Parts: sequence; C-alpha cells; structure tokens
Amino acid sequence: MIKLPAYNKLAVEGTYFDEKTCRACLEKKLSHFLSLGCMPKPNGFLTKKALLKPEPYYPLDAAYCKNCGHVQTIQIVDSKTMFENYVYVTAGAKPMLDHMEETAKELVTRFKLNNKSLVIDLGSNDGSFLQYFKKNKVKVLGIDPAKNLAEEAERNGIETIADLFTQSLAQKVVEKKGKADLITAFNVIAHIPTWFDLFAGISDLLTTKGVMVIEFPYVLEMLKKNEFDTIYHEHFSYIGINAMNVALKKHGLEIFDVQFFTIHGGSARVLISHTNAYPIEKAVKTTSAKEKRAKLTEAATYKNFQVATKKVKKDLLTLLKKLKKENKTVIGYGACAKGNVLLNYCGITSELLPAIVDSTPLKHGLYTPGTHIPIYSEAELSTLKPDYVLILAWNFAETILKKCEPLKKDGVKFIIPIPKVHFVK
Ligand code: DWN
Repeated sequence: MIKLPAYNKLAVEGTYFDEKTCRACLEKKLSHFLSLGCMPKPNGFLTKKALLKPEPYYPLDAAYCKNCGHVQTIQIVDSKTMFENYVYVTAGAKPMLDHMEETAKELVTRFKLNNKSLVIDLGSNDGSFLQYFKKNKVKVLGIDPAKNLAEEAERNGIETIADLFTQSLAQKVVEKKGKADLITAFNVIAHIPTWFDLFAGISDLLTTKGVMVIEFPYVLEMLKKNEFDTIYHEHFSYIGINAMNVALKKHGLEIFDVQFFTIHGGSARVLISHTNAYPIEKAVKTTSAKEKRAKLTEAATYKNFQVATKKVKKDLLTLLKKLKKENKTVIGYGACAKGNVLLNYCGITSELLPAIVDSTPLKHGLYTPGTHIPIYSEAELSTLKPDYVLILAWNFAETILKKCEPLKKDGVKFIIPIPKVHFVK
C-alpha cells in the first residue's frame, strides 16, 4: 500500500484517482519516491477572466514499480480534462519541427514509404509532423483529442480524428482506411494511461511488417539530470525500454531498435513491430543491459531525487528573493508545462517573476496556471527590461540563448534551474 503525504484538502478541488497498478506490468508493487505538492493542470493556461475562477488542483506524486522498474505518476487526472483544449503547439518550437523533418526523411527512406503507404500520427497536434510525410506523397492520418488542434491540422490539410486513441478507434480506422505501414507517437505515449488498450490497438492497426516509432523523454536521463519538472499530470509514465517491452510483449509486439537524442532533455526513440518481423538491433540489448545496471526496481536509485528537487526549490527562491531585494527584474523564457511545474512547486508568482515570454501565439495574453504570471511574445522581452532571464524551457536553452545574444551583450544574465540552479557562462 502506498503511504502518501497528507495534502491540504482545501487545495485539492480537481477530480482524480490514485493508480495502484503498474502501467507496464500490471503488478501492484508501486513504491512512492517523490511528492511535488498540489498542482494545477500543467498546460492549464488562463485567460484574464478565468483568473477569477477557482482552478482545479491535483496532488502530484511519483512512484516506481518494484517488479519491472516502470516509473509513473500516482494521481490520474481524466485525459479529456487535460487534453481537450490544448495550447501546446508543436509548431511553437522550431527545434522540434527540425527534429521531426529529419525524422520523417529518415523513416521514409528506411521503410521505403511511398504513395501507397499509410502513416498515422498519434497525438498529431497541429499536423506539423505529418506535413513532412505528406510532402513525400505518403498517405497520412492524424489522431488527437484536442479539438482545437485537430481543426488547425484540418486547416493545414491534414485529415485528423479528434479523439483519444483506443483499441476500438483503431478497429474503426482499419475498417475505413486499412492498416498502417507506420504509426508515429512523439511525446505522446507518456500521456496515455491505458497502455494495454493502446498496444492492443497498435497491434490491430499495424500491417504485418508495419512499424511503430515512439519517442519519449528517457527515464534514465530524467533521473540523472534531476528533471523533476518534467513530472506532471499529463505524463502518466516515465519510460525505459525494459518496462515498455513487458507491456508490448503481451500484445505480440516488441522493440527491435532504439536511438537516443538530446531533444526534450534527453529522449529515446524506439522502433516497434509485430514479434519477429525484424531482427533485434544491438542497441536494444545494450540499452536493456544499461537499464538493468541502473537498478530501476530498487529504492536506492531514487533516494536522492527528492533531495535534489528540494535543493532546486531552495536555491531558486533564495536567488530570486535576493535579486528582488536588489531591485533587479527577472523575466521567464518559455511558458511551458515544465516551467509551470517548477513555478508552482516553488510558489513563484509575478511578485518574483513579473512576466514570461514565449514563441507560441496561442499563449500570448494568457496567464500561467496557479501562479498567474502574464505571458508576452518574445519580441516584447527587451521592453520588459530584464536584468536576468530565467530559462524555464531549459531543453531549448541553446536556441533561446542565440535569440538573446543582443541582450547578453547588454549585460543581461541568464539563469537555468535544472539540474541545479546555475548561471549561463
Ligand atoms: O510532452 C510534452 C512536451 C513535449 O511538450 C507535452 N506534455 C507538453 C509540452 O511540454 P512543454 O510545454 O514543457 O514543452 P516544450 O516544448 O519544452 O515548451 C517549450 C516552450 O518554449 C513552448 O511554449 C515554446 C517556447 N519556446 C520559445 O518561447 N522560444 C521554444 C523555443 C524553442 C523558443 O525559441
């Protein structure tokens, strides 16, 4: 039985339930290792009017499975509540678009996709990823629960089903469109709580030699780099290949290749097929052995994570309070889900961080969930006259710093909060 810290019940307004079963192996051997307190929806950006209304809060705790080493959140918030109207837009981050374009080219070549092939993207967002396949004359279909983004994708010429992916939806797609030669799911699988329904659907939807390509922030990177702010209610799972294979094998699927990328703080990309459809690449064996050495099923592996998380909170608050006392202005860069987790966990409001700039037009004029910090366009950064910039989207620090070269030359200093609070040299 998991013993959770008592929460201030008054803060907890949202509806959720505590998951006691491992998402990957279905064993009831979860062990709690992190509490981040009560959180609003990570992408629950607010209009000015909505600031006056109560916001649903949910406790946020993480656990690992003592049986298979899978890492997951304990509290499960209803997917529709979180994803139905979504303001995270793939096109908001150019490095992600470049990464997707590169990936589409590689997959079209590797699997000889052509105008007879069907590619389906799960969590297709605004259709950005599928555009690159469409350019290669491949047939495409998007599936995403966010109605607002599905409409945007349709406007971009990408046929999209606005719904959550389930096995029954997969079967309807097979009837209408046939089976898929390639299914992609980039930064999506962590957002799907029902892995068994998901992988049953994939098994039905893939052709005999069909391939599913899943990309996700890699659990060993998260633990190594203390990326606690990537733990939030949208991310039900924090994924390694050994635990994922446990779930896949129950549906006659397996991982036959794995690659690693620096995007999103360190991501893994796995290629999945029906069992024995492709030879298992050496990278799968070496990665599996690395995960075994990481002892993901043992308490000792997680014991420093909460300590390091508390240290980021203490150091960041000390620094921001010191700068405020010195009448220095600190502006945030990147109105992102991980930034909202960090700000809510630390209790940082517009008193210490008066504004945040972001490249996503959908977010301009909105306010951050829980902390109510106003969001401006990147072009307004200089008019906000920062002495310091706190890079909340630290996973894109390189791109952001390039954009801020002129400010850097004017003496503006840059702070990155993860893995520990530090200044950019
Ligand atoms: O899994 C998820 C990841 C992939 O994306 C989703 N659950 C939600 C979202 O998480 P996030 O909001 O933390 O993601 P990003 O992509 O790290 O957010 C970056 C934010 O920074 C975006 O709002 C765009 C913004 N940005 C910017 O203002 N200037 C990004 C770049 C590259 C820039 O130059």
